[in-house]
Amino acid sequence: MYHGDRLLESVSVVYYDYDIPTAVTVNVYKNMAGIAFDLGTEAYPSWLGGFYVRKSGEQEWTLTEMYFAEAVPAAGENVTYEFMYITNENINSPVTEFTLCNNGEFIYLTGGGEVTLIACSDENGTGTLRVPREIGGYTVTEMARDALLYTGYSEIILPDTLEKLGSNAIPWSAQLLLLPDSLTDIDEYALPNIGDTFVICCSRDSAAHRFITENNIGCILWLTGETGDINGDGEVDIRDFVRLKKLASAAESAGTDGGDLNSDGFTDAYDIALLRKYFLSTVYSIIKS
Ligand SMILES: [Ca+2]
Ligand SMILES: [Ca+2]
Repeated sequence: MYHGDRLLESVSVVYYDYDIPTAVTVNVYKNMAGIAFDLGTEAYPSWLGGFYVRKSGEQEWTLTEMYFAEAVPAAGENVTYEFMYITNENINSPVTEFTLCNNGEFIYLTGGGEVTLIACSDENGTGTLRVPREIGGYTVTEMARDALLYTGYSEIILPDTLEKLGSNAIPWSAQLLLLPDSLTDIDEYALPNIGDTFVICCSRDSAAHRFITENNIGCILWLTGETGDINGDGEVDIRDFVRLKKLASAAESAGTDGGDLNSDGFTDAYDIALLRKYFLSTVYSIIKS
């Protein structure tokens, strides 16, 4: 691993010698140049005769150094890398493979029936990004470290299949974010701490809700429940917006009327702006459709 490499996956390549597992770990990284791999060990284990790699379709295996790097495939291209090792006693490990794909929209890594979303193919995107439930026939369950970090999206909608969000996965350009109930593994640094202009929509008592409460990130808007539901009918909708405007214009509002979305002790124009952001968003049209 070199400076700037971001670890995406670690996979053990195991063979069994009289039921005793013998393994090397292969690490997969993303960096500015593209993709990189190495052995997850400081040095070749003494029993390891050689570590081999080839691109799918190649006949010959190449004995690798500890580390090698490749450019990310162009839009529409997929590259499958196969790995194996041979011990000093000439025992071949099983072949393990990763496929790095670029569908023109997303760059992602598949292996073992799972997909990890690594980056957007075009990192200059702005506006709304709706991450799909499926990419290339695989369910999207994981977003890698830095997945969207270099993009400029302001509204980000994560799918209800997503379970894991890596460090810095969400960019600092984010203004409104939908976190699904399926999300249970959130890196400590997954979300930017922009302040209370950052509207995060989630369900009450979801793992995402607990995470943003504990870390004091953004303004939380529960999709069902209390915050944002100013008239107390269990829904956050346009009637709450009308009610909020009335409350904010009342002279002695002190934030105890359910309208204090950013928890600053006042129901005022800031809260109206936060709720307006939600009503104008794609998140709102999805929730209400
Ligand atoms: Ca309501
Ligand atoms: Ca307020």
